[in-house]
Amino acid sequence: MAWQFPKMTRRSFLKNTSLGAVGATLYHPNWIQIAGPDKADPADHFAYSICNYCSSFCSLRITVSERKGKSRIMKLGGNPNSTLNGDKICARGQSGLRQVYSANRIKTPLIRVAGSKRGEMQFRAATWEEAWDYIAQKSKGIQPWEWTVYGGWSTCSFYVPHTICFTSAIQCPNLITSPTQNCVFDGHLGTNSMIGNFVVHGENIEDYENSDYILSIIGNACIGGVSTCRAVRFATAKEKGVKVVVLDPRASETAAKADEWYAVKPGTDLDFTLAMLREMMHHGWYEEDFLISHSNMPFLVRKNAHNAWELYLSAKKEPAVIDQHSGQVVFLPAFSNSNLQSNSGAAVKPQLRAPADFQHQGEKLVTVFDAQFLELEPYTTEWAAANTGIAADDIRKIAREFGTAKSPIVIPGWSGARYGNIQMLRRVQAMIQALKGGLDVPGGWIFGGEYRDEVRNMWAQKDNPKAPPLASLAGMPFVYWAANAAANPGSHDHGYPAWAAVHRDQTPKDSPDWAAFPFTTEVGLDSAIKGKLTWKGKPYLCKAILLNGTNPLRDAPEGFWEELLTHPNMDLVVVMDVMPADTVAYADVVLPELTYLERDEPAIYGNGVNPDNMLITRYQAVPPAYDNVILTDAFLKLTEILTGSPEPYYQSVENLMGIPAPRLKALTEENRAKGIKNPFTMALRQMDFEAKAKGLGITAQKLDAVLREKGIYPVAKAEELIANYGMPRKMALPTPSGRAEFYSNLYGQLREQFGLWDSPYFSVLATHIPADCRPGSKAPMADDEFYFTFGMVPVVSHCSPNNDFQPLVGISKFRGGIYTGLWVHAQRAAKLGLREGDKVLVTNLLTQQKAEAAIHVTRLVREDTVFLYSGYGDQNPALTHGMGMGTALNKITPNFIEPVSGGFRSQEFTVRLERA
Ligand SMILES: Nc1nc2c(c(=O)[nH]1)N[C@H]1C(S)=C(S)[C@@H](COP(=O)(O)OP(=O)(O)OC[C@H]3O[C@@H](n4cnc5c(=O)[nH]c(N)nc54)[C@H](O)[C@@H]3O)O[C@H]1N2
Ligand SMILES: Nc1nc2c(c(=O)[nH]1)N[C@H]1C(S)=C(S)[C@@H](COP(=O)(O)OP(=O)(O)OC[C@H]3O[C@@H](n4cnc5c(=O)[nH]c(N)nc54)[C@H](O)[C@@H]3O)O[C@H]1N2
Ligand code: SF4
Ligand SMILES: [Mo]
Repeated sequence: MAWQFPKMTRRSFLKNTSLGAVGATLYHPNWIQIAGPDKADPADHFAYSICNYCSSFCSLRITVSERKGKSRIMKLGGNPNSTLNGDKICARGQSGLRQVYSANRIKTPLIRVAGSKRGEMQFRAATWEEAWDYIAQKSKGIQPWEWTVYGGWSTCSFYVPHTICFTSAIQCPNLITSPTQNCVFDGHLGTNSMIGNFVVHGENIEDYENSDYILSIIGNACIGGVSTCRAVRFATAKEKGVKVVVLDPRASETAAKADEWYAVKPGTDLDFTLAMLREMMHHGWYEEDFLISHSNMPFLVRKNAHNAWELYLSAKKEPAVIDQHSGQVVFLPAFSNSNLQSNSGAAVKPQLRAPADFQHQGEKLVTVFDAQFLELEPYTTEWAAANTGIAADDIRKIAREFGTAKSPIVIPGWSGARYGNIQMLRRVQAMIQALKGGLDVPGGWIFGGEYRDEVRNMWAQKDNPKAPPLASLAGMPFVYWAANAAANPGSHDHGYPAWAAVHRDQTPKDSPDWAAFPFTTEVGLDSAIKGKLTWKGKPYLCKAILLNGTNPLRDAPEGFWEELLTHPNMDLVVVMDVMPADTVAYADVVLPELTYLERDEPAIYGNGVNPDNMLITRYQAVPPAYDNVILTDAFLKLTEILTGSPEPYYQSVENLMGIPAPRLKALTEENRAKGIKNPFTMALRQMDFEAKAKGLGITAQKLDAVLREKGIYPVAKAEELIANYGMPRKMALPTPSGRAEFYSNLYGQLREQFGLWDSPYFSVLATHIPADCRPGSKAPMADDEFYFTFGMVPVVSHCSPNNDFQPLVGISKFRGGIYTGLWVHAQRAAKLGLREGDKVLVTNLLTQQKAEAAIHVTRLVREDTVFLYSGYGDQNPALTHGMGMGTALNKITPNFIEPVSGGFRSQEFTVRLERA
């Protein structure tokens, strides 16, 4: 018999379970610990830095003790001078000093012992000369296009420009980054299509403090998961009485702090949001002025020869609207933040909806608003209720409350990579937010200070063809530039484009490993390694790889990377890391980087998602414990090894980042002569200090003095930035049209390029895409079959070796099955005769992948769903504390991708549980 999951309000939820107490302790103003003393001891001092444990980039104040001539880090805390996270940081952030002092840390370069196999973790300690020489010998004969460079999330956040400069210097067209396929890019391409962001992690933040209604859908990390810089804002909002509604199949940390928790059926959140969008449009719960003035909702569309909606454009590709005053069709500038002026400069007030049967020059036209409303016709609240398990009345209530709130926020969501429909889900969420005009206003989504500056700079340099791309592009225009550079055979002297583009063009579009926009993903890597690709009639192989700060052995579906890294065609595997992550075991040569607490960064950065514009950098807190390298110096050295000279790297840095090469070289040489370690990084740093100081009208010494004393250099407050440069009210968004794009030009362009007129994945408007966890089956689920879900555990980042740090191991063990077990509902567990801690074999019913797990019996998860925290299961024995704790998520997750950007569908299946 089909069962119905009872909807639970917080009240009935608290009545039925013991979570009341949990909720209360979790939501206490002090649940994030205040770290560090107010004043350093006389013999101690503070150093300032940026946390390196998650993409929240919290500002750090580090207490360093100086005793008997030795410096030691005593405590990591938040920087009270920073308006990002203030004096608060989370448990992971606090455990960071273990990276410096861990006995398991990689202390010297390592070279794989002759005769051993990759994966066996058989290394000998080597000197730097030996390590570089090893790479020089092994890379002989490997062509530039046969290299692939892979950067992890921190590379993606801080070192994108340098990573691109390096690949350009060695003429390698192939770059992978972990967050794209595994995380944000997948889901957020949907958000990006609306507002033009490239949400790595720093572009927008929700202004919880000024919001009266917060809706969270497939997300936990922003609040409970935890992102401290967002959680502190959320805590203030709670104190002010905000209403919080959470959709999650299990009671997450965020649900524990919510007013209402809806245990939605996994994979059906899109259905919920489509019904919500329909309700809001139907009842007029939107900001009409905003939609008319700053979105493409009033643009005219028609059905084209493929029976698909298409913008009605002038010969100059200008969009058309109906002017309210004249009732006539008027063309607007193709690119602008406003619709209130025609292409000839006349005042216009567009109509949001076209009159019935409107025709222009014999063509039937409607507005984007009309077309979207028509498309939403089938997605009623009753339809959504049947799919999601959330009652139609509740869906209507949430739509009404959200639609009529003053400053509602739907949390945009963070990682994607769960279902093929998550991109559309995130897109519809952005539409719901924009419908209320909640973009870049207090109480809505606000752009980060640094990102806003980058967009401003991009618009200022728009007509300058000589502007260095990495110093003048932001948001999606940067993505288009990088994707085009990779796919263009003309980008490099050798004429090879990226293997990702070759794979796409040599693979049938209906193949399960085809993606239209494989931007920095691994889609196609196995074809390249296994010799399945050709270019100009010759095999196109990948023979060497450099992995930096990433752990794909655990962070991507198991098996894929093991096979590729041990493939006979793979001649050289270089890994840069600080800890012996599982991936390190597969290296030929390991290059240890200095930890973030021991290094001065090559640049000054913006302060993450802080809506205020503040500058920040890392200062070395203690002298390096070992003679290790910093990424940028490693790139310079590798360029020298692979091209015979460091020159191409200097040139790339000049051409792409605009940093003058002659001075950079001279400073590097000066530093080297003085015996300064990482001389190139320090030269970059000095030049960045000079450039930033010049921009601020102060000296580099002054900038350094302020940063040393306060850890932060305030540039401008959010209010002032929003008032002058709010997007799109004052300044164009980085979308193709400059407006908020309800009709997506991004998907429209991909749809046309690949002729995918019928695919809902490429729809220009919001539409339904079912998550298909049980393809072809309509049979009821068996007693031992469940949907599978996962999430970030508050004490571990991804599946990174920080789960080896003793304080975090201690918390994980203390929490027991809650953290390291597989959550199974009590009734279902009883039916299967399972008890807390029992070992089960979990089988993915679509791929037959198997993993063992200990079960955690709970009522805080849907009856038809199991849940696993995703940060455990490391297998490298060199991680003596964390190894083997919990279950590795990636043993279960399949290598299924969606066809737009190749994002993983890591929950689109069901599992069977049986006693192990
Ligand atoms: N199993 C599992 N898979 C996941 C996730 C998960 O939670 N669990 N999360 C997904 C998401 S959202 C993302 S963004 C990706 C992230 O995937 P990755 O980018 O691979 O992130 P991590 O697992 O944190 O691995 C980072 C590696 O960098 C190393 N490292 C830390 N500091 C430094 C440093 O200063 N220098 C260098 N060179 N290395 C350093 C760490 O020791 C670690 O081995 O994973 C995705 N996949
Ligand atoms: N502690 C910690 N914090 C982190 C990270 C970390 O590794 N550890 N990594 C950082 C990074 S890079 C990222 S990308 C973010 C990720 O941050 P989020 O995207 O917020 O991811 P999770 O924290 O995994 O939260 C996902 C939530 O969605 C729920 N869920 C699963 N399936 C469904 C479904 O079908 N429908 C609904 N409605 N809910 C579902 C899960 O139960 C879980 O509570 O976290 C960042 N912060
Ligand atoms: S939320 Fe925690 S781990 Fe993430 S940056 Fe902040 S302190 Fe570091
Ligand atoms: Mo992520």
